[in-house]
Amino acid sequence: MTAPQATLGLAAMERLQALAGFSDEPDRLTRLYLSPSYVAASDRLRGWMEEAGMRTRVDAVGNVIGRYGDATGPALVLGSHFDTVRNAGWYDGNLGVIAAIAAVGFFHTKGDTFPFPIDVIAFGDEEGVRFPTTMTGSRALAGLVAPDDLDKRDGDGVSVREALASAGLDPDALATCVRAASDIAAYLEVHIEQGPVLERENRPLGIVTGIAGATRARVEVTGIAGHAGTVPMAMRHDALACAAEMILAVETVAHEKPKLVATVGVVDVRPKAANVIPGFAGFSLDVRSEKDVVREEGLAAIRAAFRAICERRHMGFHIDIAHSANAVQCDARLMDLCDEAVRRVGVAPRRLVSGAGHDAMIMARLAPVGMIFVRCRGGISHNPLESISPEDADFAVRALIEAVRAFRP
Ligand code: HGY
Ligand code: MN
Ligand code: MN
Repeated sequence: MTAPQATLGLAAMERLQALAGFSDEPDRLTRLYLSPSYVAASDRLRGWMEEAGMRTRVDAVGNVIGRYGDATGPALVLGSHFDTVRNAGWYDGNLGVIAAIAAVGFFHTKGDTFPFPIDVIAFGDEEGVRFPTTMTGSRALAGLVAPDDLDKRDGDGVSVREALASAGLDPDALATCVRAASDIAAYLEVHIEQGPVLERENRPLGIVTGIAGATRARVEVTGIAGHAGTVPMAMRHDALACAAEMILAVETVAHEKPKLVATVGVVDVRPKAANVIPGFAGFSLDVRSEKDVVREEGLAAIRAAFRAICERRHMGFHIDIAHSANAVQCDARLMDLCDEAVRRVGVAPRRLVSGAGHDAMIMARLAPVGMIFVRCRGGISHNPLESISPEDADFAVRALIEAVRAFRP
């Protein structure tokens, strides 16, 4: 089933290893949006795109864009993101970018031309780790980034606007990123599954049917700071203890509601002193479901639980919704195209839903979208143990090549 030498896969793995060297931290992969390592990685990606016969540019929000071919009209867009979470694996997002460049490089080597332009886009800020934003790159193409989004600040108080300028980009040129729907024929993304299904069924590839909807929020709890030694327990307004009970309520709601997942990944406390009762606690809230009604019901149940807990504890809280994206269905014609493409490389098609979010959710505002999933070991992701095999990378690149060859606008 695998090409004799898996040469395309091995070459992709080498590039992924090289790309992993562009990190904000010396001993692990963290490449946050617009960081110096992000900018350096952009340059490397441009070089690889140009080797693959593409004309390249970086748009005003830091997406790296390569165009293959002189055809005019709506483009077939391939891509994924190249920003990462903290202490990331090498493959989330980056595999889709490298696979897209490898597919175009294959066409370039063969001298293949197409009756439509092919764009490869390496998106920025899909993860939304540095700033209270997410999917800024793909949202900019869809015209969904508002100017005040650029005023949002990272943990060091740097705004998106300042970070764009520091990266040599022009935040006032945001409008130049926008692509008209008429300009894009379709969007195809290769991505690791980040789940256990393909591995459990011993399949290298899968075809994504849809992407779960997601709500990302910030919850803040206000209590009264006090002396840890002198305030009687019954008289305390401990913001962290209250937040802890709220966080367990999030877990309980998600356990009790089928097809709902909810996560608290960030907690911060003030004044953060061992001998002071916390007067303030903040935490992130990530709620997802492939069914939007389930996500909405889950959010309502979580809010109700928060209200009950805070009333009993005589505490205040508020929730700021930072991002909300409805579930997205992949295009039926593109799913069939991807089915056929994976068959051509000797893999039996298997359709599955994505619990993870992807730039394809946003690109679906502009064009039909399709995604090919790649098996990852143990389904582990957002973790340095994330891993794929060169053989599966080879299957992915060759399936993408087949999908592009068969695509008709
Ligand atoms: O959070 C997600 O689903 C994606 O990895 N950004
Ligand atoms: Mn991703
Ligand atoms: Mn991710």
